[in-house]
Amino acid sequence: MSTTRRQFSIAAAALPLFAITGRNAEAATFSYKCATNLPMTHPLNVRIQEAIDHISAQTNGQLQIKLFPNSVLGTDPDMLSQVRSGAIQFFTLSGLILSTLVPITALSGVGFAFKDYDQVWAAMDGKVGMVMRKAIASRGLYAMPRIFDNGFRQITTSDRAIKTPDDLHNLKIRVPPAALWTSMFTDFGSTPTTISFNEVYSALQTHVVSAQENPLAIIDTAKLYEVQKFCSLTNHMWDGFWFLANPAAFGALPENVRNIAQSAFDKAALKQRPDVLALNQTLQTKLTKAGLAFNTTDPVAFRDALRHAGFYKEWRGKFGDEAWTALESVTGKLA
Ligand code: X2X
Repeated sequence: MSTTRRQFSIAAAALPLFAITGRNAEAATFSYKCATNLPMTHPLNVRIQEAIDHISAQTNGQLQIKLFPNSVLGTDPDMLSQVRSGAIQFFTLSGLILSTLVPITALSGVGFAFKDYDQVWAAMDGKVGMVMRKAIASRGLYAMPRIFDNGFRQITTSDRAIKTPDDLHNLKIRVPPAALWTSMFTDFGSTPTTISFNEVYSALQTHVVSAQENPLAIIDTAKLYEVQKFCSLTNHMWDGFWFLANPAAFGALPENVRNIAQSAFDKAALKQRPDVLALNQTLQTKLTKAGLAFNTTDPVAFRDALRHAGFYKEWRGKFGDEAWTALESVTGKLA
């Protein structure tokens, strides 16, 4: 799908002057920054770096992008501010954390909504994703069509296996900075604490919190297994990373360069998804050897606990019937 100038009329109110004439833009070279919050070894960064190299080659060096992984440019809220201002031009961000600016993007994180990846991609590459991308554009950012995978999230702790919802009572658990995360674990009777991802390892190591929740690929690449003892396979939420662009910066690129970049980043996302799936299917053996004690759980008991706490009713009210119905068209009835 080509990215036409009209598409940017939504998100980029005023394109820089040279972009309008087009003549200067064809000759200009562009040095852009891309930020992520994950270690360089995570498939998100591996595939983005591949795309960056491809873009440089395909544009004969006209678009050079430097990757800043691992939150080196700040916390997620810091980097969201930076991509909004144009201080950086690209940033990958969880839809739940993005929901502080674009509330609807938390819809994909509703607890136990997606049962498998067929449902995830039917939603995110379908109507739910389209509605979210339009909402993101209306708030002054551009999201590439294909969302990257973070994965189904699991709970790790330093002091207990989570086998039933009761095991979550009074659990001091770290959650990312987003209302839905806090809401879910509060409804489980836990004590959620918002901590930016770049501080999670130290917060666990110093026992500021005793638990966190993330997909296995992150538990591995961020070495969280070094400071945790138990890993309970709850699959309590799916999460992804939107590849966000500052509209003015992206719109300032010549159209052919823009199309090469968007195509490369979308292909990177489609390659990264099976990378994460493979990791999440194979990492349990590696992490068990590293000392994590694994257990499985019954999702029905956890969903019932959320339902009884009023979680689904509350969030249906926040998202509205249209969005909720769009989600349930993929997941089936949730509440
Ligand atoms: O902060 C987290 O836990 C992470 C890395 O999974 C997100 O970006 C949501």
